[in-house]
Amino acid sequence: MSGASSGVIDLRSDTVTKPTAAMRRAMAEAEVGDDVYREDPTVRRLEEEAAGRLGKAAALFVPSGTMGNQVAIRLWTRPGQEVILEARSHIIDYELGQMAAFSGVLARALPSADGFLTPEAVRAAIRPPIYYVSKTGLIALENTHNMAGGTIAPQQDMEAIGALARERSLPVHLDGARLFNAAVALGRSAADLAAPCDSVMVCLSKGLGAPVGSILAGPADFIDEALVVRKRLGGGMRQVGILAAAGLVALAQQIDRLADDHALARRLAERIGAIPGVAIDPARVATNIVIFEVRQGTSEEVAGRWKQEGVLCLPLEGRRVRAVTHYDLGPQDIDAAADRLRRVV
Ligand code: TLP
Repeated sequence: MSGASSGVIDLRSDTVTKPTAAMRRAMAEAEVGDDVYREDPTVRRLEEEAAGRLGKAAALFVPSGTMGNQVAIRLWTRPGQEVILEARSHIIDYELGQMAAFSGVLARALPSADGFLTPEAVRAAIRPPIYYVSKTGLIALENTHNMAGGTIAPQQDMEAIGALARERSLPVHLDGARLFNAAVALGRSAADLAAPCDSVMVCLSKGLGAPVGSILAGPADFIDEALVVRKRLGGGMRQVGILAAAGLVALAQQIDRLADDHALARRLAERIGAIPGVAIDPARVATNIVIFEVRQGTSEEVAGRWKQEGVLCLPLEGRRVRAVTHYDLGPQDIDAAADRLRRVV
């Protein structure tokens, strides 16, 4: 456990996870080739495996979740169109305006309580088919929703939005960076959860622990074009089977254990929820992300003091603080983090 051994308890993100011993072995032994020529057999195996798990015809290995999302936006839209998204989506808040810079599209950002759009809200946001108003080009959803606190989308609403989109001939993209967390928490397959969406991006490098990489999956012709856009963005990689090998181990060995991360997150929420000066409803913690509010001071101040006690977190806007659980942590780290928070708030 790197958290315990280094003395620092790192709750900033599940992206801090280091590759497992099995991943490092698979990486050392990976059969590789030049993937720009599509000659890397390990990459091709990962793409096939991922497409199957996500229930899509084809998949592409991309260097990051951001690239996966942005390639999808580029392919589904035309410049000047609008993308309907939830207002705190990663695509809006953490992808540096790339949807505007690269695809020339505008965000139609809809606020929500828990990160999810209702079918009614989406229906109302689709622009009318009048030539002098901008057109809706895409609906982009996020599951689990990061900044709402790892919340899981109600599948019924996802399905209703998918049906609405088909009725209006609109594509739906799913930012499923942590879709496997939702799948494990619900006891359903990721393919089921992604079924209402035309394309889906999932990250291998978050709770699944691979060192690098994400998957973009969708229809075969979409993935053929995604290959071109990935290359255009500088994402054509060569003997990248070294990384894909870790991704294959992530899919084979790391999905079911996400349940442990969820249990740790609930434990953290319960313990910090008992601290006067901290506001959180532990019952809302469904996966591995814990977002709480401090009643005094700013999130930056609390993060600074918690850090002095050896705990790292992500300060958000105002008084909101994010802590994410992952496999480098155990229950003793969680209890220690909560005890130290009690000292600093
Ligand atoms: N999220 C990171 C930070 O960028 C905030 C984190 O620590 O949670 N979609 C979602 C929902 C994400 O949470 C992230 C990363 C991405 C996309 C982008 O993935 P990368 O970092 O691989 O580009």
